Amino acid sequence: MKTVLITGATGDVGTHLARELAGKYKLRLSDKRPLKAKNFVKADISKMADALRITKGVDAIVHLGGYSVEGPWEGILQANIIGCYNVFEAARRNGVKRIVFPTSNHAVGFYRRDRTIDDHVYPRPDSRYGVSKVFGEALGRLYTDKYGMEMFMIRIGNVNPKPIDKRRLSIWISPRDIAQLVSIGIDRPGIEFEIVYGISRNKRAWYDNANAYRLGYQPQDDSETWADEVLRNEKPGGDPIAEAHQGGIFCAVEEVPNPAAPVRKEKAASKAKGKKK
Ligand code: 15L
Repeated sequence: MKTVLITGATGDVGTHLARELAGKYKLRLSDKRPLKAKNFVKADISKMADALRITKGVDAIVHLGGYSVEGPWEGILQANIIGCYNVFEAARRNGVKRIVFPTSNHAVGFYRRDRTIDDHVYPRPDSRYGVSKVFGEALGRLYTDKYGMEMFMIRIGNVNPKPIDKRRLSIWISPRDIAQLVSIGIDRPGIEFEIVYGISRNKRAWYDNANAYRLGYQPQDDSETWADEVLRNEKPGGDPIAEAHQGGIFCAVEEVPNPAAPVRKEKAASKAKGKKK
C-alpha cells in the first residue's frame, strides 16, 4: 500500500479526501491547524524544516495546504508561494517523485462564461490567490522538466456534497469524483506533467476535460441533478463582472471570507482587543 501525504488535511477538501481515500492508501495527514487523528503530523509548510520532515518516506504527496481563497498578499505569499516551493523542493530532496497539486478554477477565472476552455489555455488568474495557483502550476512544470518529477495538476472547481449556486453548477465536483481524480494522479503510471479540471460530468461545464478522460477519469456525478433546486434559490442580479466571468466574485473583490485564514484571525483578535478598551 502506498504512503500518501495530504497537506492541508483539516480543510474542506482535505477532510473529504481523508475520508474517501482511507483504506486505499496509508495516509499521513498534515496541517498547521491541529487534528485529532493517529496519522496526523502538525507542520507549518512555510518553514522548509517542517516541509522536509513531513515529506520524508512517502510515495506521493497531495499538496492541498495553503490559503484557499482571495486574501491579503502576505498570507498568500507565505502559504501558497513559499509553502508550495518548500513542499515541492522538500519532495525533490527526499526523493518523492509524484505530486498531485490541486490548483484551482481561479487560475483561469478571468475567462468569460461563454468560453469553453481546455488544459492548454493560457492562465488568466482572477485574484492574487489565482496567481499563486499559476505559480504552483509553473513550479510543477519546472520540477518535471528539470528534475523529472511527476506532476498531476487538478484545477479544482468546487468540492461539495451538492452544488451550492448557479456558478457551481458549472464547476462542481462531488467528493467521490475528486477522490477518483486524485487516485489517478497518485497511481497512473507514466504521468510527466498533466493539467486536468476537477469537475464532475456536469452538463453545464465551462471546461473541456478531455485530458482527464484520456487519463481514465470516469466521473459518477453531474450537477444537473440539483439544477432546478439551485436555480430556484438563486438570487437575481449580482455583480456584472462576477456574473460574466468563470471565477465569479473572485474577479470583482479584494477578499473572499475565509474564517480559517491566519491574517483574518489576527485582525479579528486585534479588533476585539480594541473593543474591550
Ligand atoms: C477555490 O479555489 C476555493 O479553494 C474554494 O474555497 C471555492 O471558493 C472554489 O474555488 C470556488 O470557486 O467555488
